[in-house]
Amino acid sequence: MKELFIKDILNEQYIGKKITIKGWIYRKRELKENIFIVLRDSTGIIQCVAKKENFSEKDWKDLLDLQIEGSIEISGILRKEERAPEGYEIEVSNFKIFDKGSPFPLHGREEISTIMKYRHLYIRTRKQNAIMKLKSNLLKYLREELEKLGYIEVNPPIIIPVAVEEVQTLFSLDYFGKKAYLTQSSQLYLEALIFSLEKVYCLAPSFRAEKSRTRRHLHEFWHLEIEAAWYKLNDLINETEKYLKKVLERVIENDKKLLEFLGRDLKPLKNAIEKDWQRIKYEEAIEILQKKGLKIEYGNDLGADEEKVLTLEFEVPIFVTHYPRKLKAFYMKESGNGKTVENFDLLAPEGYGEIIGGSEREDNYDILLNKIKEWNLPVENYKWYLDLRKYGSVPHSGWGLGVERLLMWICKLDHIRETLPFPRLRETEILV
Ligand code: NSS
Repeated sequence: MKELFIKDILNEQYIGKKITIKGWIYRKRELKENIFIVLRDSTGIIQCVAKKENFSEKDWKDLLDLQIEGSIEISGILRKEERAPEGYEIEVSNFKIFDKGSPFPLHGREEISTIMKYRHLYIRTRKQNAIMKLKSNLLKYLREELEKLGYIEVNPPIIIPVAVEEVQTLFSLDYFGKKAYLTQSSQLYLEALIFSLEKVYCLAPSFRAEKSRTRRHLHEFWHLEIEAAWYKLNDLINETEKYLKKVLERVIENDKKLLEFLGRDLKPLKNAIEKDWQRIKYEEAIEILQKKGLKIEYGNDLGADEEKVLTLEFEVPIFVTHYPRKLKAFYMKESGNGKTVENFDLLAPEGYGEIIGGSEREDNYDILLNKIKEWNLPVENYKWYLDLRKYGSVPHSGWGLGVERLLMWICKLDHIRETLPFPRLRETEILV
């Protein structure tokens, strides 16, 4: 194991002391009688200098042979060195090589096809390291803030018999001779669970065989979903705004350094914490888009392009509510004399667009049954779901948040593939 990490030694306390640190070669250059090594570990980087006069010929050759990403334990005295990347340097007195490594295939300017091929190595980059740390923290805040609101974590199944969202995006599999699917959403199960626990959430992978190849679609993503008994649409929207503001506040408080490392301008995140979020009806969204010159009519869905235009109109996240019923899933509660549904999509600013889809659910047995038929879904498979409207039905609402979508905006990333170590995307075979 290892006792000291690089972040621990970058302080006055260790200056002049002999320390031992394990890690990988991040950079290496030879200068006359010195070898400069920048060592990296999970927590940071530190410069190390080895002077030829202190080593035997064999040891010196071993150091010269070390490749980028070779693994090593280095011991030496720590001192301040302004010219070093973090302001500190270790003067190497001994070392132990674990693996001298092989010529590393990634240098930092590769085409995306090469990066995807070497994904298992690419995740060692400092950018990926920062994103993965941020994601780990973000997941913690998302969970903890839900717990504070009284939500209970539950674990619905991943192998399921029916569609929740569009039938066309189901991944099917053979379940002992019967057709089953990978879940698109745990919503229907969460709905069943509110009758016992009232407020529930789950964090699980969801799967979508989307046809579209965009910078924001994955085939496998982490889905945070909540469901709450007695909540009407407005209760849900009000709570969601407060909840996500709290989550963003914690990101800014605790992860500022990681965001700065990624070059993220904090202003848009601060705006989202401090200002009221925008709430507009789908109908108004269409009017705004038409005024902007887009060819769109009432009844058309809002795609990535339309969402982008809308988000650039406002500095804060936008709740777009009350979509036409036909554009949305069968389970949403109708309003406006059956013209619209009680739903919202939450759009992240700066062109990012949808990060949450949520709604009040249809709680009336007959209306729901008719909608399942109208949507051409096999009624017998939804019998258990319909049962929930027979034994003490209550108003209830919930949403699903795409964790990678949220992280993508928080870090202002160009492509969603950066938010997962091993993204599942259509354009790349599953190599890793
Ligand atoms: O299809 S959603 O809009 N809504 C549902 O699945 C509901 N059944 C959730 C619920 O109410 N419990 O997906 C929810 C969110 C959406 O806003 C995105 O942020 C994310 O899930 N999502 C995706 N992220 C990445 N890649 C893909 N393909 C994807 N599809 C949805």
